[in-house]
Amino acid sequence: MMSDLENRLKYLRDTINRANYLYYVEDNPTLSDFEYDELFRELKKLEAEHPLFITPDSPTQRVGNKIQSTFEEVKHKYRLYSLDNTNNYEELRQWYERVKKECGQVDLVCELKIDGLAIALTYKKGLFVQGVTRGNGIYGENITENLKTVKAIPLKIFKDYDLEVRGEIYMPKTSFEKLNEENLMKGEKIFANPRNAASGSIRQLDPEVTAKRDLSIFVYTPILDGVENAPKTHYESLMMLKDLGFKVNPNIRKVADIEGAIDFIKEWEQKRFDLDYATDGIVIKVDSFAYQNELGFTARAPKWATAFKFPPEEVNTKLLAIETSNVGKTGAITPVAVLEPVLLAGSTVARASLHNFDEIKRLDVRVGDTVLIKKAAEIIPKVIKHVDTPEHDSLPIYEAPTVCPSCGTPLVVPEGEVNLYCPNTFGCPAQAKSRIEYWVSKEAMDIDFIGPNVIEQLYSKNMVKNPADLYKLSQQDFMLLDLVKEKSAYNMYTSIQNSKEKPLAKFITALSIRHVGKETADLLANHFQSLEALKNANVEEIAQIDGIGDKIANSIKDFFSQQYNIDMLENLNHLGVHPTHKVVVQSTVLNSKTFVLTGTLATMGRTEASDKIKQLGGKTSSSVTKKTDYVVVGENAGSKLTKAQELGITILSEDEFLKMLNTSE
Ligand code: 0OX
Repeated sequence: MMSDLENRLKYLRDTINRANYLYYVEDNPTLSDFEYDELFRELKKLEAEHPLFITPDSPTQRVGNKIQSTFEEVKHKYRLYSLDNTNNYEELRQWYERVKKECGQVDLVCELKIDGLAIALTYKKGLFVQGVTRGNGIYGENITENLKTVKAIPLKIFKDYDLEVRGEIYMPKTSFEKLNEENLMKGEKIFANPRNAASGSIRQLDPEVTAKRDLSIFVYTPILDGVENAPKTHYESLMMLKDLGFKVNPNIRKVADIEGAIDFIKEWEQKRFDLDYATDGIVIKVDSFAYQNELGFTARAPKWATAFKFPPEEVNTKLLAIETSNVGKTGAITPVAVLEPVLLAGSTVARASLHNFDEIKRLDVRVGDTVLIKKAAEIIPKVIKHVDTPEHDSLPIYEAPTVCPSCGTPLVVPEGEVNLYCPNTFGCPAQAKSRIEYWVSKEAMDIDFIGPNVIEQLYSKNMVKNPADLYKLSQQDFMLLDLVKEKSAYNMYTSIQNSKEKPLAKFITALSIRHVGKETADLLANHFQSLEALKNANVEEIAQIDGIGDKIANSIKDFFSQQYNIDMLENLNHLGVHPTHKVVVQSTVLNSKTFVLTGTLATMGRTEASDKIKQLGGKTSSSVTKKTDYVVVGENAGSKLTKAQELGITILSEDEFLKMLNTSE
């Protein structure tokens, strides 16, 4: 008979473990933080009073306090093989032909290849007893204490099996970014990617540090020796793992042949970027264990499995030069890395972003270095770090330029900023052209038919030196440009004339005031309602607006205090450029509601949809979390829809979304 105390302890352990399971494995929280903390506190108190009753599956045992000096080396009971891989479909087909020769046409299981750290977990009588890194596949490191802190790893499974399972430890992309942001602030180590962050976190000698990192796991293989009525196929074994309480990736599919697997690969090639964890390929496995045994292993890898590797999103290459000739619309000089061309995520890359000179200093990137470059969701690849090569130390430390590459004016670093700026605004040819290019862009005055080539000609022929000059041009003037005939001259002229009464927010955006983008321009237009009022406002009044601080306010005041700008605005006014302002009444319906858009909408683009949501007081986000209020689903919606369904978030069809917008306006 169990005493009341034992019963209570068991109840507390089970309730907390179940809450952990629902939260970390099923992504479906049931207890509030408050309820969880209350139960945890009570359990800790009772265990402190009665330490003999502490069991290995108690959630209090997750926070290890044993600091180690090194990790013990452990021989794996069963070897962890490697996985053959390819990056082309032909080799996949050849692999399947070899399988077919041995076993005939067989079912395959496709899984996402998680880009994390492979580990093996051992359970004895259903209890987690040991966790070891893959190491070289034969020996690994004992990281049991650290793995106990990973809440998605069950300390006790739902059956009292003796079992070994393999899986991949990973850090969610959002947690990785957050960790790097925090580490940057604290001057601590920045990780190059989520994989390194996961590996660095799980191999901490102090488990308390690991416990603070957001790590998770996907489990993909059980060793079934000693399991009664063991499943006969890989797919069933994954289902069994799930039923035992393990976190198994939901994006798996059984297919009838290699063409089915290729379809799965094609489907995930883009969709994988919507996931909050990094994947680097697709693993394809023969489903039947009998056929797996028949096929066996080569010296290093199973013949019954292979991987299709997506083109790398990260690769090393040589930094040939740092180009600084790019002067942006605000005068910011942006350094660009000139690289030895390499294949990255399916395309050849010869240039990458280095953000700013502070970043070059922080990364200690030197011309001649081998650098790691990365392509993530954004289109322009970026330099992540220099690789520690023997040459690095002998290369000269990079010195940032001191004068503008276009006009020779000494560069400045505004207080509290990291960018170098050319202060010569319209006096700097490169900056003037960037400002005019931005003026005509979609985001600003939305003037069609005037591209960089036309602007270059207008500038070099001294016809246009600033945006106001555009409005002085006649149709004939355009015909002085190379290759411009009557029709396009007419188009250019009309497009400029038609921009004279654009909304005030667009006009403010078009001015290229430092730190004033589209969103700030919206705030300013709504607050001041006219250019005159904005021009005459003092710093305090501007800084009072919600969402605008001192830095922006000072930059605005600075812009309106320069004689050149005052004259240009006067000219624009005389030339008939009169921005308009309609008062937008903020709806309360979408107020503070968070939307995630997924798939393709038939009636509008993503930017338009997201602009509309924002206009009505809502917010948009790129990933579905518990905080999401609505997920708007278009054609070919991917994993975000699944995630929304899992979390029970309200899903809106395009029609429902449009109705919501219409009733909110
Ligand atoms: C992964 C992953 C890795 C089984 C046979 C050799 C490799 N990174 O997601 N490995 C395997 O399978 C083993 N499956 C995976 N999903």
